Formats: sequence, structure tokens, C-alpha cells
Amino acid sequence: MAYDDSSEPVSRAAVDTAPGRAETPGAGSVPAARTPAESCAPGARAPAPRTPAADPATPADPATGPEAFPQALKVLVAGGFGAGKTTFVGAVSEIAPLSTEELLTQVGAGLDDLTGVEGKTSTTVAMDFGRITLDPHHVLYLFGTPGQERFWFLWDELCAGALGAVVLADTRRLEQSFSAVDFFEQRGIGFVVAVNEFDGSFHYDAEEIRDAIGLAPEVPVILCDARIASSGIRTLVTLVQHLLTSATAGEAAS
Ligand SMILES: Nc1nc2c(ncn2[C@@H]2O[C@H](COP(=O)(O)OP(=O)(O)OP(=O)(O)O)[C@@H](O)[C@H]2O)c(=O)[nH]1
Ligand SMILES: [Mg+2]
Repeated sequence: MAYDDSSEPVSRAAVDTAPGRAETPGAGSVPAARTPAESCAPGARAPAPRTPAADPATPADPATGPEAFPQALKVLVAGGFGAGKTTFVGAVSEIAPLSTEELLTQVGAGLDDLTGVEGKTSTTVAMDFGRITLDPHHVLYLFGTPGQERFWFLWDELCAGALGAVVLADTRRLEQSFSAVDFFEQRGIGFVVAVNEFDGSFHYDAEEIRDAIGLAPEVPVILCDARIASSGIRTLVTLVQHLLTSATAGEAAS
């Protein structure tokens, strides 16, 4: 694949200082301050919602029973406009995903930055929803966020009770992922960065991406293909492992 200067990842520090940098989703009119990586403290994360045991006959030993781990696990799939969030949720969901796609129209011309995704014809206006049953007691619910800036006010609602998040990044428009990273860092929600490798985009290794985004060393960066279920599942497994590692480290420190 030919090297293309235009696809160099953009340093997040550079974009932080660039005029017109987009605000962090959900932050209302408060400008997105660059958050120190230390704010990713797992202890600050909101507890995931718990539901009653699916099988009342199953013993609910607090240490080992089904109540030992949240039964309804909520994970967000976030990222910039057109990064592949709807595609990711649809690929891994065991049910037909609920999506709220609407056609991009002329009305959005000038508002929607289609640079790099000129072929895009629709966009998520509220959320995507999918489900994966892990075992008879544990279900993972996936919520895909809308990517366009004018729908970012929904992110705060969507993240309530979230266990963690996948931030999808597109190396053709890496700066579009910065706001999502800021959003989860500021709220102390654990996340992984999954680089959705689009056809024709330049290949960067995980460490180059980490440097460009300015991620803390413990945040996993993996490459994925949002269209392929096994790739999406691998991403989710990486997220859960990261959350467990962070929780264990947090307990050991306290
Ligand atoms: N080649 C390639 N195309 C992809 C990949 N992932 C998504 N696409 C395509 O990219 C386009 C945008 O994907 P979406 O899943 O709609 O992106 P999104 O992040 O949900 O977009 P918004 O909701 O508008 O922010 C669709 O046409 C997908 O088919 C990928 O890994 N490779
Ligand atoms: Mg979408």
C-alpha cells in the first residue's frame, strides 16, 4: 500500500490547540479540557445495573453466585462520525440490531464533515442497540452512540450505568476520536481504542496510534474490522479484560 502523507495520524495535542476543535460530547457548552490520563480511575466508574437472577432456583452466593458479577452489562460503542459504530454493533449482536439511521440530506451540507467518508449516505441520529448473551445469567447490551456533533447531548444519557466503552477510531480521520476519548477519561469510564481499518487507509501500529491520541499506557489499543463478528468479539473481550485488570488493581490499591 502506498504511503500517503495525508493519512498521518494527527497528534491530539495539536488538535487540542487547533481553532474550532469540537467540544466533548455531553459537555454542553463547556469546552473540552484536555484531561490527564490519571482520571481514568476505575473506582470512579458508575456501577453497572443489576437485574434479578434469571433463575430463582440458582443460589445467589455473593462471592460465587450469579450476583457476584453484574448480570446486565452495558457497553458503549463510541467514536467519531462514520467510524463504524453501527456496523460494529450490527456485526456482533445476536439479535437484529435496533438502529436509528437517517439519510444524510442537503440540509446537513456544511454541518457534516464528510471528508474521507464522501460515500456515506446515512447516519445514526439516536443510538444503535444490540445484545450478546454470555451465559444464562449474563447479557451484554451494546449501545452505539450517534457520531454527529449535534447529537452529542445524547451521550450522557447513553453512558448511564455503562461498564465500559469501545472507542472506534478511523485512521483517515483520527482526530474525530479525540472527543470520545476525552469523554470517557473525564467520567472515569474504562475504554479500549479499536482502530477500524478501512480499505485504503494507511496502516499504523498500535503504539503509533497510542502516541497520536495521547493515551495512558494501560489503555489497550487494538486493530479491528467492524464488519466482522469475530473481530468485534475480540475487541469486547479485550475491553472486559481491561476492566477486570483495572478493577483488580483498584482493589489492591485500596
Ligand atoms: N471498508 C470498510 N468499511 C466499513 C468498515 N466499517 C464500517 N464500514 C462502512 O463505513 C460506513 C459507515 O459505517 P457506520 O457503521 O454507519 O459508521 P457510524 O460510526 O455508525 O456512523 P455515524 O453513526 O454516522 O457516526 C458504512 O458504509 C460501513 O459499511 C470497515 O471496517 N471497513
Ligand atoms: Mg452509526
